[in-house]
Amino acid sequence: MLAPSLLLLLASCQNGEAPPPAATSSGGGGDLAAVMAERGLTEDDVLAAAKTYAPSGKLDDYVIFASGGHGGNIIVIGVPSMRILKYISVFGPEPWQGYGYGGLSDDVLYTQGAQGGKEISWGDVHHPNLSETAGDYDGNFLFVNDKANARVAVVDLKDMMTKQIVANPLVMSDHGGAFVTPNTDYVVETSQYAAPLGNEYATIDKYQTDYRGAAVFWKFDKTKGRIDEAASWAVELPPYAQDLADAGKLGSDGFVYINSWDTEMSAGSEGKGKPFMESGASQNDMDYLHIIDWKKGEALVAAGKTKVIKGMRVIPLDVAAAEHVLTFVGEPKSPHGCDVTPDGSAVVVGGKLDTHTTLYDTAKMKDLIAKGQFTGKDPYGVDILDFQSAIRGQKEIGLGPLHTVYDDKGYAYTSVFLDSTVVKWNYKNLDEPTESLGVQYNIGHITAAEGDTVSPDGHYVVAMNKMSQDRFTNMGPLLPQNFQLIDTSGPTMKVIADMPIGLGEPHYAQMIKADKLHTITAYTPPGINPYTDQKSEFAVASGEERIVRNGKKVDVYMSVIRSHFTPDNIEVNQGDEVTIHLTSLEQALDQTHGFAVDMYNINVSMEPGKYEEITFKADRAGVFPFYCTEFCSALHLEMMGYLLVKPEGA
Ligand code: RUQ
Ligand code: CUA
Repeated sequence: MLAPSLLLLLASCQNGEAPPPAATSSGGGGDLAAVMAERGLTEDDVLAAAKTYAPSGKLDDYVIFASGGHGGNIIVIGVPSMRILKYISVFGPEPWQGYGYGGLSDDVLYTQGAQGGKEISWGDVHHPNLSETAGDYDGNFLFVNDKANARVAVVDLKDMMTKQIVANPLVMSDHGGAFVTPNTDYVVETSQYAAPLGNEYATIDKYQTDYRGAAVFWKFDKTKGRIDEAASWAVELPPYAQDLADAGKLGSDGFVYINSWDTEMSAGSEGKGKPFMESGASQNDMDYLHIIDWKKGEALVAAGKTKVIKGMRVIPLDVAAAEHVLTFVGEPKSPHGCDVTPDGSAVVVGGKLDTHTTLYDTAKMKDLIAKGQFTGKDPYGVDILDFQSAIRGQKEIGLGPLHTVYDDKGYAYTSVFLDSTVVKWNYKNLDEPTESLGVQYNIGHITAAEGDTVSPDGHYVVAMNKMSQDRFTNMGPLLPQNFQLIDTSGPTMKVIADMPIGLGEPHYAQMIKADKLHTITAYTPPGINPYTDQKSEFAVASGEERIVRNGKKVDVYMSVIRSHFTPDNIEVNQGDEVTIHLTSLEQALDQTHGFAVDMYNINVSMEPGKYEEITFKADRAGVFPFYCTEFCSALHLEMMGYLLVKPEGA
């Protein structure tokens, strides 16, 4: 028999709607009480299940875009069900999406994504950021950085495809990125490990004179939906190991804030018995929060006060310092997170080796800079604000506070790595006691519903835990991460779901209301090239399919529709250069096909209406079946054809 309190609980979680019928049997065998007893579930467990369970066909309220870490991709997750909805491949090839296997995506991944002329097929995705209009997610684009190879990618949310990768010509690694300014005028990418700008060479003993960091302001063209590299610019920074960054909003719009953690300018042991970076960079009590006035920077760039490095306009460090495009304020020991509050009035910085978060007052800092009130200069001539005059206060949080997100009621939620807790605190009233919730285990990043906007939604926070230890069936020594969904709607926080992430090491994530996404179901009319958003001049309608030979160049104009390719026999000579232009004639929802050529490492996905283009040299002679890789119909197996490559001299 079901306990009356449980019935009440189940009824109360219906949000005021009528309670479900009193029947306790699901018809699938066993009643609720028996199942609870058999599986050892408490009433709390059942309540958590009721809050997160999605019966077949029930859609989620929110969507998370989580970084896939060194998996190089994005993981899309529904909330509250915590179901994986999709992977979006970004910096590495991925066969299901046909990304990086001979089609048009090769240009994005291997050509645009080439760094210093080197093709790179992986990335370390850290911080996805959704595009914003007036400081609110608009559901149009997603930007992610690659810490390993200093790149930024643009993902179009209408088809959830990576459309552009820009390679940073100045620095070798980034971390503070990709953060957008409140109207997505810029996508900001800031360096992590210092090196000579533009991939020059300098010995390690020239660290202080020749090594530098940089903040790159990638100009985003909202009409084209692409970064405009020629209109982008950068600010040269000292070699202080810049870290996380965030853009100001509302009253602090026009500023970008960046942490740093190596003002000691430790460059490691240098083979000379000096301390390793980990202790060398932890000597000073204070590092510097970098305050960048990007509107002023934009004006300096327009006035030509830049030097050009590898094609990018850079505001030199001395100019940035003199013009107060760059100003510093001290920040306690090894800072990490850097998160502007929804009202834009403060920046919260966590210290990895501190027990506090520090709230910097954005208005005070602006005022001090305007009045020219500084306490000193760093060795590069950058003015420094007085720490006490710049802050609103500090809050005792616990051991190792990292990142902070916000809700709609004035609360901040800080991830505390060493303590393995999420700490809730009132950023408007620092005297209010904190609430701490244990998470499993070692939380890194944290995300909240619409948490980076000017109007967070509250209700949900997700703890992105680095260690999962005893939470899941053992999968060998490489364990999954653990995302935990936290219900923040009640008087106390509660973990209501665990989700293993067995792919990469997710860093940051953002959570958007699902109804803000405007995804398409097909490319209309058929023949749209998703990289230009235009109908391709090479697209075909039914009846226009053909094979055109021009010397050793062969163009195949092929249509794709359930359940055949037209033409389905392609005869070429060994050594020919072959281009296959594919047009999906489908418009129906979910009617995706694939096109794979055996032994040629060719594989593309043909969503309804999509145009694809594959160019390759037919260097291997033989008979190669090609076929559809998506189980699209009852006659899917029959959806195939032959590529016949006639041997040279035959
Ligand atoms: S950083 S925890 Cu990029 Cu905090 Cu991952
Ligand atoms: Cu088309 Cu399977």
